[in-house]
Amino acid sequence: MSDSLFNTGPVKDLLGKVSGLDSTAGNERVKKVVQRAVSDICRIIEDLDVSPTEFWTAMSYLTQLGKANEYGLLVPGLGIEHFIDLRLDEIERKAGLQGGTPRTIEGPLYVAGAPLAKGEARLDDGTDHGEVLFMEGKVTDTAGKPIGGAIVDVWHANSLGNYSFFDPTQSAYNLRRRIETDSEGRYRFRSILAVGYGCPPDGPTQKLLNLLGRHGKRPAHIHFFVSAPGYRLLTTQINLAGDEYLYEDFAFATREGLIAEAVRRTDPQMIKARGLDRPFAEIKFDFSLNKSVESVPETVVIRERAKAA
Ligand code: MBD
Ligand code: FE
Repeated sequence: MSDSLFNTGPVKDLLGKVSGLDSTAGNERVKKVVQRAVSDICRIIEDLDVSPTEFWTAMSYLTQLGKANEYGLLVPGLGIEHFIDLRLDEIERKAGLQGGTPRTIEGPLYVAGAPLAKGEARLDDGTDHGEVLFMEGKVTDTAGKPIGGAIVDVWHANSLGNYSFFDPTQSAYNLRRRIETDSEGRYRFRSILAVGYGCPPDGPTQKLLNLLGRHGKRPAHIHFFVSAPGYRLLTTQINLAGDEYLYEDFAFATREGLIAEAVRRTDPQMIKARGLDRPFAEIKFDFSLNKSVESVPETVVIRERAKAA
């Protein structure tokens, strides 16, 4: 592009000054990222001939996104949270780490500080008439050795696809628990089957998805942070087999190795043994953790998260 304004001396000067490159004050890392970000924005404006009206429409959009607290929703919707997972996978692969349960995105709906239980827990408060679910499994290292005292921090949506805290009609920490594995690495819980999530239909995330000709749906899924001293924190989810959005997840979180089957139990004997009067679902799923290694940064992510009062 011979007539590119971007490549002229004055614009290079401008971008240098904008990012504080002519001064020793400030933060080097921030300068580097801002210079690149502002440069790329200017390039987009020139290359795509973005009009001032289009540009300010985008600024107004970002303002709406912040006001609606939907950055955490748009980021997975644009595949960026999954891209970050792919990078972490690559870094681990290069360091020779392999064999653990695959990671997948945290998403925006975690709430810290859920009640802690030993070995087993009931996650639902009894008010949701969704299908009863029993889930159980083990936490092991990559060689299959059980890890006792691991924490399985689990959260999922109710039978309407809504998460407690963000849905004020649910009780505090409904469908959220931390479960400590027993000496054989086992955890188990009773809950109700989650159904898939849909972006708020009138929110800014869905507004952009509409302009992209996309839906904002997720398959039914259950989130987990699995942690134990000396092991790399695992952030993951299981996605339920058979869901119509299993391979159409707007957040790109479904991965091979993370698809679980909820097996429906209709046998009267089994129903009775569980103290129930209707069919229920069972999921078995084991988690395998990689050991912490000095050569690879830890997987703990510091980000703003909700904390129930
Ligand atoms: C969810 O429940 C979720 O897990 C993600 C990633 C985005 C929106 C809602
Ligand atoms: Fe979710």
